[in-house]
Amino acid sequence: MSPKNIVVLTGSGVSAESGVATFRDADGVWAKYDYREVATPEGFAANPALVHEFYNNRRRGLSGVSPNAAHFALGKLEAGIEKSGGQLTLVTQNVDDLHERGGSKNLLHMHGELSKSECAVCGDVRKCDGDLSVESICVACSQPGGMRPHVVWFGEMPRFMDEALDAIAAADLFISVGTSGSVYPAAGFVADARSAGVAATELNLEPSENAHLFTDSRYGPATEIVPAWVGEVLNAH
Ligand code: BJW
Repeated sequence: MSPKNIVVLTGSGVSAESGVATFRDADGVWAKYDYREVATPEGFAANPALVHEFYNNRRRGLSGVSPNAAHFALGKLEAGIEKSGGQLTLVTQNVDDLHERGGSKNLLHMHGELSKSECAVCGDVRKCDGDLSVESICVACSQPGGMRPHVVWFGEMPRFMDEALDAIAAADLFISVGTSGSVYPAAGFVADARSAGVAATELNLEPSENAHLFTDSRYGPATEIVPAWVGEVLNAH
């Protein structure tokens, strides 16, 4: 059967071969930084300058990286599925913009976006290509001191949960690409899919923590296994 309604969940492994660091691999972000200091509201309250520096550096890094074959393949799959009357929803945990640049359009950034700022005072969210600091002033409410990166830290509510869960419940295939399956609620999506009777495929470098929940799996670098899998799906349409 060729799937008509697909939900793809991606994690940092899909961007690894573009030069964006993963989190929990040996050379990952959490090997260099303590997540409690840079990725929690408490860490931001304790040392906002450190957190701004962490995200400013990563935001600056976006201009030096490009989408890889896996991002482009997922963009091509979305266009192909739509052409044949189906729908693909891409839910990403990544805060980079490589899926957009790879052609994906129906995209939910559940952990936010590096290239946006958020005002903790008035809630304004807008494009942000430069650095943020404790001195930054909100363009919308003119208040200083409330500007933060538009990312979801531990203990905060991920975005677009209703849209993601509705899409999973209505899907005929759930795909997980390049994520360790260790951060919830995203790590629970495969169980949500299986409970709704949706088939689930894992595409990853190595088995994730919840690999046993998938009905099918392929292991290898995303730039190889994602285009190969996309080619098979599009050929079946
Ligand atoms: C390749 C590859 C290649 C490498 N090709 N693959 C106890 C139990 C359950 C839950 C909790 C708990 N205690 C606390 C919680 C909740 C907490 C949580 O899950 N904690 C766990 C650590 C236990 N979650 C939260 O707080 C979340 N909010 C929340 O739960 O709100 C309540 C709620 C509940 C239910 C419904 C709704 C709401 C918020 C989580 C926010 C996560 N934020 C971060 C950082 C911010 C953004 C940023 O700075 O970038 O998001 S953490 C970090 O982890 C980042 C990532 O998006 C996320 C996932 O990581 P990812 O992408 O999977 O990376 P890695 O490194 O783990 O894995 C990489 C994978 O790629 C590996 O498998 C490699 O093999 C593979 N790979 N190279 C293919 N070339």
